[in-house]
Amino acid sequence: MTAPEGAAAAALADVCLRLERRREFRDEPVLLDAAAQCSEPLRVAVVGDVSTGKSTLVNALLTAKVARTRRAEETAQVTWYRRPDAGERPDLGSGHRTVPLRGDFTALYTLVDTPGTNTASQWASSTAQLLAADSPTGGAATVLIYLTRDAIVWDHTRERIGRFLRLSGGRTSDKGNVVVVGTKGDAVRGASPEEVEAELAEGTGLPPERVVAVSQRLAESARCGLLTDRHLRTLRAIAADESFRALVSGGRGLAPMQALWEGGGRDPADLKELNDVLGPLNWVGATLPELVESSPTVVELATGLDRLSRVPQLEAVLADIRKDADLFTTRTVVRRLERFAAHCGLERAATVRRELAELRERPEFRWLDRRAAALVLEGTAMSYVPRPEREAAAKLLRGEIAATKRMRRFWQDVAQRPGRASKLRRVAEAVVEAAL
Ligand SMILES: Nc1nc2c(ncn2[C@@H]2O[C@H](COP(=O)(O)OP(=O)(O)OP(=O)(O)O)[C@@H](O)[C@H]2O)c(=O)[nH]1
Ligand SMILES: [Mg+2]
Repeated sequence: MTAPEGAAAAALADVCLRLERRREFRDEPVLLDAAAQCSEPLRVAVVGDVSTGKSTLVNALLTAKVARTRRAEETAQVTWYRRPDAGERPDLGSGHRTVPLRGDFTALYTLVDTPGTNTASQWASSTAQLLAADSPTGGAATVLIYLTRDAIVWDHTRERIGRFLRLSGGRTSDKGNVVVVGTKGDAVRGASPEEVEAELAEGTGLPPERVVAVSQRLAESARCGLLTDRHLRTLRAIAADESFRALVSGGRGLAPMQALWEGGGRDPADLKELNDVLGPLNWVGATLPELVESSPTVVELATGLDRLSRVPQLEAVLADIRKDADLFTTRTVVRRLERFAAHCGLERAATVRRELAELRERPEFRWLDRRAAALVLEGTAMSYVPRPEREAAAKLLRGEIAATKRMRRFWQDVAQRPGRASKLRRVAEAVVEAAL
């Protein structure tokens, strides 16, 4: 039993629109937006405290400097970057705006930049509502990229991620649609990207494969055409000077570098300009000689800096999430409709629930339950089950291989053994059902 990718979301979009055509639901923004969520590319929201580099990361992903970035609090509205042909979307109020944008990224994702969260300004409330169960826009995003600095996991970080998972989580709660990003890696002192990632995975309880440390400004500069020959010349001069390289690797900030630079009779504007575009060069420090060596022109420099930024790693994680876009979107929108039903009066609630109950019986939906179970088996959550068994079962659940007698016996045994965690039992039951 398999269903084509997107079939469940398409069926759910039909349900939303069918409901919206009824007199009692006419022009209901939640239904219209839920239908849009099912039909357009996967919705990914970038959320985090003020000045964690959200807009800079958005520019890097979109490969265009479309979002304004600044040291002080900057983004004032939830901004939806969508491909122009993604269809109508309802007006979500003055806290939101839409920017139509054609490009490789918007062909696959709708990207949502948001105002920073840890602020008293009213801007933050539009972001808070995206994570709030009692808001019409709660659950309007399907995937969360949560940004945090200096490998620190605050209580509010955990709390917001938990909220998002509750808005969008499935029965098996695999946490597959949340990515935690350690930001401004170039400004972190004395910790490698891998160490930052390990700390963030531990602190947030997310699977390690959903945690990435990046330096988004390197990627923004490299991808948005901000690098010039002057930057390359300055980098070459730094790389050629041993004491300068030591300062860069030491991550001591701009002032001592400036003194050394000017001491050599060089133009202070060169270094300032480099710093404006690339920031402190901590990440680049150790590899600077190789970087400039392999960069005869700005084009190669951009390629090298992009690799160092690790934003490509983040894109790989997003591509992995997209494989289960149908599951994540459907799960999030079903939850959204359930919450909508809970607040719209008995009669209207009964209509919504009836439609959802019918939908759940459809083969496209039964198939999604299996994919959810496969996702859990592919993650690290059940590492106490031997890996070959987990891998084979995940493939079976995804319809890629047929069941063997041995597999059936193994998972029947797991499902029936008393005292099993309910999550494991549910997954085991899904495997047994698929193996029949
Ligand atoms: N060192 C360093 N600075 C960065 C990086 N990314 C962004 N910044 C700087 O951090 C400041 C804030 O960046 P933004 O992208 O505007 O941050 P934001 O999270 O969108 O901020 P708000 O919209 O105000 O919440 C700017 O001065 C950026 O240049 C990075 O990777 N490294
Ligand atoms: Mg911003």
